[in-house]
Amino acid sequence: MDDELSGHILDEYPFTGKIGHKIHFFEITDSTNRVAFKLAVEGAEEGTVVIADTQTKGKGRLNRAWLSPSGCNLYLSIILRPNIRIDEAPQISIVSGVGVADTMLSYFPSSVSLKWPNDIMMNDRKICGILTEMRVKSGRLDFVIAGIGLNVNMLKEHFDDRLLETATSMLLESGKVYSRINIMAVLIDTFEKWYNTFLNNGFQPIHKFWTDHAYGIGEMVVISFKDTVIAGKLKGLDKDGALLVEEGVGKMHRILTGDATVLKTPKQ
Ligand code: BT5
Repeated sequence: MDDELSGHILDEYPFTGKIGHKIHFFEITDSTNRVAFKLAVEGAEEGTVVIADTQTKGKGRLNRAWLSPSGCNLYLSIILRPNIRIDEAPQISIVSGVGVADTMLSYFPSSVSLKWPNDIMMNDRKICGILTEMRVKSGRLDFVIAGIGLNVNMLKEHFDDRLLETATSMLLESGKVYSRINIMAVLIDTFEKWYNTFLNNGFQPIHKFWTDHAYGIGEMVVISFKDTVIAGKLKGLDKDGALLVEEGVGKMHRILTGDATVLKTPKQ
C-alpha cells in the first residue's frame, strides 16, 4: 500500500492549531496511550500528539486488545489538559467520539453513528474505538489522554474471524484507499473544533450532536459491567453524559460505565 505515514511527512505537515503543534511519531510502539500518558506525567503540553504506524500492545478498555496492523490505520493519542472537574472528565470521551464521528461524516455523509460509550459505527460495524485515560493530581484533573484507533485502509485479511463480523474500515466501506496524513489532518482539525466548543460552550452542543447521531436510540439494549447486567430501552444521554436506559415502564437507569449491546429490531 503506498499510503506512507512517517515522521518526515508529519514534520512537513502544517498543523497550525493547538492540537498537533507537537507530534511524536513512532514506526512501532507498544501503545500510543501508554507513551502519551508517560509524556503527560513528564509535563508535555496540551495538544501533544503521539502517533504510531503500528502498536504491539494497542489497548482497548478493560485490558482488551486493539488490533493494530502496520501500514493501514491511524493509532493516535492526544494529551488534553481541560480545566474541568474530575466528575466531568468522562465527557471528554463523548467529545472525542463526536470529533471522530464528525470527521467520518465528511467522507460518509449518511452511515456514521455513535455507540455508547466510545465506538464509532459505520453500517452497524465498528470503524473506530476510543480509549480515554486520565490522571488526578492533588485532587484535580491533571490530564486526559484521548486515544483513537481508526481503521482507514484495513483489509479483510487483517481482521481475525471474530472481527470480520463486527468491524470495518474506510476502505472496506468505500473501496477507496485513503491518505492517512490527510485523514489525520481532518481528524485533528475537527477534534479541535469540538474540543473548543466543549471548553467554550459546555457539554450541551456535544450532547446534541451525539443524540442526533446516536446508534440504537429507542432500541432494546443490554448493558453489562462486571457482574451487573441491565436490559432496557436505550433513551439517550442525560445532560452530563451518562447513558439513560429505561427498564420496564419508567424505571430509568443512569449508567456511567459498561459495555452496550444493542438488540436491533429487524427492518420491515
Ligand atoms: C476500544 O476499546 O474500542 C478502544 C480502542 C482504542 C484504541 C486506540 S489506538 C490508539 C490508542 N493507543 C492505544 O493503546 N489504544 C488507543 P473497547 O471498547 O474495549 O473495544 C475493544 C474491542 O474492539 C476488542 O475486544 C475487539 O472486539 C474490538 N477490536 C479490536 N481491534 C479492533 C479494530 N482494529 N477495529 C475494530 N474493532 C476492534
